Amino acid sequence: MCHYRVNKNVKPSASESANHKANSSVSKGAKQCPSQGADKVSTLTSVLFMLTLVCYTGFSGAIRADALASSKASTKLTLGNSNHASDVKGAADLMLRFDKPGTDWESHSLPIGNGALGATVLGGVHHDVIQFSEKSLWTGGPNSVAGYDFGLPSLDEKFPEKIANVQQQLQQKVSLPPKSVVKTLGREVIGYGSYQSFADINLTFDHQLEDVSHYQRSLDINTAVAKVSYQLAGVEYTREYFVSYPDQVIVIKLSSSAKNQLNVAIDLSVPNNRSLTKNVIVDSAKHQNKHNQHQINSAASTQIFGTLTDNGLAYEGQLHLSADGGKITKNSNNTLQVTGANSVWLVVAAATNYQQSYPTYRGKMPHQQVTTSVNHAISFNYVQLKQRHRQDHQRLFNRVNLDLAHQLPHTPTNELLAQYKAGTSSATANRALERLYYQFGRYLLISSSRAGSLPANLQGVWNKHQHAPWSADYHVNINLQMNYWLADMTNLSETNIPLFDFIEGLVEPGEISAQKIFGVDGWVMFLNTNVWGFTGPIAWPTAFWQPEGAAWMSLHFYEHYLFTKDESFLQHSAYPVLKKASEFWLNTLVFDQASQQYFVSPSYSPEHGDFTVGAAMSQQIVAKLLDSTLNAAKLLADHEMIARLTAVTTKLNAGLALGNWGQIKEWQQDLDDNSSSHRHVSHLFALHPSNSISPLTTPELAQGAAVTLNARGDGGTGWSKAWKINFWARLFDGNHAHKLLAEQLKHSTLDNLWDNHPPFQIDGNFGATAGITEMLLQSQNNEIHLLPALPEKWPQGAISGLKARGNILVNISWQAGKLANAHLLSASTQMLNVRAASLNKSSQIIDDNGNAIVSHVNNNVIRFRAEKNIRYQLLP
Ligand code: FUC
Repeated sequence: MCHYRVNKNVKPSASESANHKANSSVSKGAKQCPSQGADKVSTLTSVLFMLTLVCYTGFSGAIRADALASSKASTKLTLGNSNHASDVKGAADLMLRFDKPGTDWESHSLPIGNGALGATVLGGVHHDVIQFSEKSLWTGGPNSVAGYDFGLPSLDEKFPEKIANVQQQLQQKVSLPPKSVVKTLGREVIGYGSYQSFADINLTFDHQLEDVSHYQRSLDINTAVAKVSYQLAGVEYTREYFVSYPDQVIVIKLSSSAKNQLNVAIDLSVPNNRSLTKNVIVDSAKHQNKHNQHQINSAASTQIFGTLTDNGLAYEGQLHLSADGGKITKNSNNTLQVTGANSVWLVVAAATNYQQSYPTYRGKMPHQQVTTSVNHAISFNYVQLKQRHRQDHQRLFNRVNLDLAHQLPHTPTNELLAQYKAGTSSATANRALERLYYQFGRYLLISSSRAGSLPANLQGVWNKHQHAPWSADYHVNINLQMNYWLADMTNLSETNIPLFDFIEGLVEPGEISAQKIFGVDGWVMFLNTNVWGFTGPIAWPTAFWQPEGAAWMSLHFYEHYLFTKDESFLQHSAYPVLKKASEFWLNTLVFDQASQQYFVSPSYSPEHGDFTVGAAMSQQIVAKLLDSTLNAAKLLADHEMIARLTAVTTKLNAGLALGNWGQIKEWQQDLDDNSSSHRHVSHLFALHPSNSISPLTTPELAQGAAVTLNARGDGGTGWSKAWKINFWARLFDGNHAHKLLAEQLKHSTLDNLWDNHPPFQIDGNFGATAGITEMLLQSQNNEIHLLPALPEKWPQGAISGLKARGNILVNISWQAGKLANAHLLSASTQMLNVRAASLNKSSQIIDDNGNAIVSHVNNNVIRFRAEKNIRYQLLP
């Protein structure tokens, strides 16, 4: 297997071709695998092929036009047409807005980011502090002052014997309290570290809040640009902020409507847990911009660099300042001073010498990369940089449009949210907020997960703390998984790349973990991991034992294959990871003679109850893993693995049983407490994200899942509610799914629409966007299910550009709560089964010319042969 290393010194190509970008930014590190690099690119190529169709043939728009040309279609497609109107309207109403500067980082920040860099905009009038982070700036890990062991015990700690001992105790006593097991199997963590703030960009103006009028602060998620504006003494002042992925810089533009009015002091400051050298250089010579001969009067720069005290990780940041008009000087406190300028723009680049390669995790010093990024960025002018950023963002963001027959009032987002909570806003305003929240999830993923950096962590890419909550790490008993549920289905496949790089990079330490902890081959990880290859258990009694973490993460590779059908990805990226994860379980499952079944032991259902053998979640995850690996092994003709897997899967306890109050049992024994409202509902993994419980295929179990969910209630933390949206969607209960969405917005959402666990934790944003998608489209059981969980509150609407498994683009519109029409475009020739409640014998599939295609309808499912890249329309 090739581990793709994120080489922090290779920046994404300036080319706008994402294919090229993936090629250059997913670089090969210690282990060079050129052919596999090509394979990874080929995954993207096929994804991009589809995307190109959307972007350049205007799939959704073209379909609308075509449909209107057909007489049958024209009567049915009025919504398709209004959907077009919403495309236009969409640009204006995808806006978070506030009429005050932010005072609280967590609830007021407007987040902007490019995967590697995440900045937050509070927009203070006198002091504007733009705090930013860079994904790899972490304390802990190798060279940490506390020491670091990757979470791996030494052989002397005799972990395999300890596990055997716990297994034996479980055989005798059936269950063990977590506090006793943690004494045997828990390990104190040293040098785990935390994600860091990189620096603050401090802008100090000669303006005071009380003197200004018409203050506005906004984030346009359609263009990914934040903005502040206000008036003072008849002059309009404007600030714009964005973080460019193509050019790898934070960009800020300050302007005023009158000449020579801008006075601002500019500085970079860093937290106190690192060494700091600061160089401030003023260069007042005239500059010519090489791209358009744009002239700027003066320029200056601030360079900061040093190392983290904890682990010696080197960092460097550079700020480049250009002023049009006025002059730049240096203040006595070593800050830059702009006086009397017409406009000012700043470019900031930042990096570390982190490299994603076990065991040292160090690469090149960041100076060259940062210098190159700044020089490259300032070879463009502001308008060009903004244009390049906007194109890059919209290439991804605009693939999906959601219309809920909404109307976003020109009301500050915090007030809109307050009215939503109080029940005082109109239905159209409520839907506008829900739609904004939906697209905000996609915006956040684009902003926090791009090739060339680390995946989105518990806070995406935004963090201001030295000791972030849960270190802003990667928890894998739900959280990291939830971050990526939306990626393929909302047509953002490329955002998976950092996740796959990261997980591939964990396989090697995870194999050592499997050896040292269990004495077996394969790879394993537990509850949580950091950027330093941590794959061992921690010592938190009710959460530490989660060896299914690796299995669950490996399933993301298989899901990506199901969405894209990219066989090269399956062979070179997914299968090696799946196979080694399965290898671990083939070597550790325990065979019970009495039942003649395989079980996970010890096993623990997150994050409550006792240790037992075979908790439902453990069995369900392992079953799904082995089953998916078996499917992959069959496709790749790995006969040895097929035989080994088959021998076990046929005897593996599936973790799917009903208990005495009709619930899905969380444990093998009937221990479920029907008064528990615990936030983890992990024993419904089989319902979502897996697919072995469904009202269509296992109605009794689906009923059991509903009993379980009703008992747990509609509360929980942010991510818990988000998961429940997905669960209810999978149970085809749109109203209940919508209720959870409303609960999340009312009780687990901060003013800036960030998810509130509490504290701020981004998984709930991503999980909710995935859940809303599941309400409108599902594709998990070899069917494309249209509007499986449409709530009454959304009687009319349309969604375009979603992806179904099988690499199928889907547009859907509905009216009066019923499917109006759908459009499908498959990347390969295949039979499609399309389900919708309203389908009957008169439903039809027509091609672009309005000709009916041979199809068969049975029990609300229409089946037809879709030719590769041909657009079809379903008329219900
Ligand atoms: C899991 C959850 C917690 C929190 C943490 C980051 O352990 O149970 O609620 O989300 O991850």
